[in-house]
Amino acid sequence: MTKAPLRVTITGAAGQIGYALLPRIASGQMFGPDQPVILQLLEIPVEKVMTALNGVAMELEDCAFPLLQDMVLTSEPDVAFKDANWCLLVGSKPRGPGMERGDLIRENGPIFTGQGRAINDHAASDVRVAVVGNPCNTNCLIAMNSAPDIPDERFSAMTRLDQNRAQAQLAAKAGVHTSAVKNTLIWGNHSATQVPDFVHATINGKSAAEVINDNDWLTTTFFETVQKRGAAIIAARGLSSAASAANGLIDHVRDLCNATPDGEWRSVCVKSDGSYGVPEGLISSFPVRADGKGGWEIVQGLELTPFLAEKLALSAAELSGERETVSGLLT
Ligand code: NAX
Repeated sequence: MTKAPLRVTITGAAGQIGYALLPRIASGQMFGPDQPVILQLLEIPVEKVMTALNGVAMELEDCAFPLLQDMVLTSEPDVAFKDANWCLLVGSKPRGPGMERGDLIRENGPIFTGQGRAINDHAASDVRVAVVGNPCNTNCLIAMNSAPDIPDERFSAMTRLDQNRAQAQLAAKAGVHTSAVKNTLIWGNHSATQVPDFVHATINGKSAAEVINDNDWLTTTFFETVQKRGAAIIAARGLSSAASAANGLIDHVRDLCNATPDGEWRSVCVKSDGSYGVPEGLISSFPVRADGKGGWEIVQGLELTPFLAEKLALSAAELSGERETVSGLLT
């Protein structure tokens, strides 16, 4: 029997991540090869941008995807989030010249109060929300707080791209295929303070730290390469990560929809319950296991080395500072 279509809202759909993401959703890579989708595409009410969005929709049409049932193109959040089952909040303003991180947070915060409210009032009763637009952790916190009728556990933000980056770096150093590397993990904020964990990662089932056997490299080169990879892509490409970010989001949603294999976890930014010393209520990256039925839990009992614990405390302090900056937007 044909499944009912899922309504998937993507904000910032005319942006570069949107361009890399939409064909992958429409071809079944996010929700599976038998799951029809309706794409509800939100952009800003600027003629040039809406015309570009129309061009993206024309290309999707020209792909004649069997699973793509319909598209809605709009600049109205209430229309975009109507009956949505998944909301992928990608759109936000980029950091301009001379702008500090705090300015970016203040600029983008209000977008997420409005969208959170619109999701609360118009989305489907089973809606789930994934935030990519930066600063994604704190934007997620704002959207979650603006949607009081939706359970907090339906909100997440993305560090799956960072996890994938860490996995690739460990594989390259060990001279193995990425598939040999498991349980790479990001803790904390999706920012330059993020904490790529090399202690719990494995390579062919053995401790990655033991296989690589180079603590200096792990605590400096590996750590900083992952933390600063976004900036390195901008320096090389002149544009921020898009294909890999879209790929990270495909992985992120699949991670939350499907049961996590035994003995494994995935990096997901979710609401902290105080685990690992991260203050309660912050949206922080943790090791997460999903049950395949919509539920998930933070993996407990991992031991953090003093090095990782210190770095996580710094990242959590940054998240607390961000929460303070947007306190006026939190209801
Ligand atoms: P682009 O500037 O190419 O596209 C963003 C789009 O969002 C634009 O088309 C813009 O018109 C739209 N937009 C802005 N305000 C909006 C609003 N209120 N409602 C709907 N649409 C709105 O950026 P892109 O490269 O696609 O990146 C999008 C976001 O992802 C940025 O905030 C970026 O920093 C963030 N990223 C997050 C990553 C993560 O791992 N969490 C990694 C990649 C990326 O840097």
